[in-house]
Amino acid sequence: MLSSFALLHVACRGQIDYANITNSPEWNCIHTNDSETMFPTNFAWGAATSAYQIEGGWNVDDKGPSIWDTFCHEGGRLVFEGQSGDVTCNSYELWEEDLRCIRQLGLTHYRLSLSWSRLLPEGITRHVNQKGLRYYNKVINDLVASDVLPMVTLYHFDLPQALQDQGGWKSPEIAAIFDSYARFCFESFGDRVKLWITLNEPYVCAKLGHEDGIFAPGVKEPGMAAYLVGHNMLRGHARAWHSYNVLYRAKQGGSVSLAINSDWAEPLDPASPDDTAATERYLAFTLGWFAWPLFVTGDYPEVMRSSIEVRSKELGYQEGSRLPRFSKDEPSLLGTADFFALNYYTSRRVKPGECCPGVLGLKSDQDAEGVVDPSWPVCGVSWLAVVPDGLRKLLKYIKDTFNNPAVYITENGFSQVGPVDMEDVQRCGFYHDIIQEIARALREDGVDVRGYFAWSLLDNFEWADGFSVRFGLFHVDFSRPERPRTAYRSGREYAGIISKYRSQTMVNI
Ligand code: PNW
Repeated sequence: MLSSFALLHVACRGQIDYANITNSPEWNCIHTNDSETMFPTNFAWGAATSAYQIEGGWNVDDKGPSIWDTFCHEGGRLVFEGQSGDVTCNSYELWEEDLRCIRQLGLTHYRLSLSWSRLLPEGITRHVNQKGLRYYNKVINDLVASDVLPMVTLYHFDLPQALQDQGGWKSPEIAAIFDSYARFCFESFGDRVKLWITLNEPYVCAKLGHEDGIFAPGVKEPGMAAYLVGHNMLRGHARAWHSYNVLYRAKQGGSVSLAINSDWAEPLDPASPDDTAATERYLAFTLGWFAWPLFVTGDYPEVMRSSIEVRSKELGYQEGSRLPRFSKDEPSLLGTADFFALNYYTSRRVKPGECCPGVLGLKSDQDAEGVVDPSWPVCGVSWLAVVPDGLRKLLKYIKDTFNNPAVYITENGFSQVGPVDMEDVQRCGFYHDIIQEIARALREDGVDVRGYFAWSLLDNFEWADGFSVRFGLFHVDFSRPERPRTAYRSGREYAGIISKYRSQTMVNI
């Protein structure tokens, strides 16, 4: 085992008290060298973006509109200051600037998403936008020529509006339509792309898009639509995975998965059986919702089904009418992930929910309330409590629960709000800590972590928060037409971390 790893002596910081440094610009990245860190020789060092968040060019060259175009233009100002991704980083025109950033960081991998409605303006393969195809071919070719491996997400929240007009993810037909889009992408790019993510964060699409209505398409149907959307997303994913498996795997040799977001969760009071049971429900309704069907049973977690059934009975719904059942006549879900793709941002301590019985909604079904431990600093956005060791615990949980899968951390990051701070020392500290936690997961817990993708390469359009929240390793000046990119201090430090680990790795092969 050890021989396949490189031994690294790295800068290791002890526990950081982020809470005390929040307003301290003097605070600096302090490194001690009391730890040996190992990474597998071919560990993926990456950064991630998504199409709608960076590309702009929303209506150029035959691109069709997506639900995010509609949501921003007509969503009744649900987005911060009425902003939109119309131009954002303008990566559609400035891709070569992004490539420069990628090379500057020394990334081995870059995760991007394809805009479905840029490739297929109406969402279906009858009409292909050749200029969109040319754009992504150039991106992928440039990456490969720069020795950077692309990880490509087919769907990152931006459904073609033409498909939304036919019911979107609530419609059962969407699964087959997604499959034909996926096949088109495998056929077009699969000779060069070996890592595929079908769907990004189905939980967020379902919950924020169809329960809370705060993300596109802005549907608010609590306790109903989210389960249907999640179900159809899983059906679409399974079809696409089976298509790859049957039609492309032998000749292209890639891997396909689904990116699942989850907090780490632990009981508020570890001695309380109620808090422990609530924690189980909390994880079942986030991670479990999408991971159980793929990795454990081919169906939703039992506790998720039973919780929904209890509420359904109270409310007079028939069995199975809110959380659908998978049909035996369709391709099975079980085994349709070649690796575990995890988006991790934060952690919660959990107690039973305060939401009363008799209320229709996901929160009421879940009956679990996540709270932020007062010792955890919150960075930028209110939901993002910074808990690096939560990632290690979640990785161990994934190893134990899902039979030790290969894991890519496909997103993780630290946000900044308010005045731009190019010397973002807190984010530097965060990246050092999180990478230490991954090293511990590898070395001490034996988790098969294959790679890490920082969110995000660039400051970009942060959905409902617009440009007010910045996750980039590179700052983007949105006030200037050239959208200049400048490395934050955290970008330079991440480049330093990568180069140190990669060079150690090469020496020790
Ligand atoms: C992820 N929440 O989404 C997405 O994959 C990215 O596109 C996004 O920029 C990133 O996280 C940072 O937010 C999330 O409200 C969006 O809990 C919202 C939430 C979580 C994740």
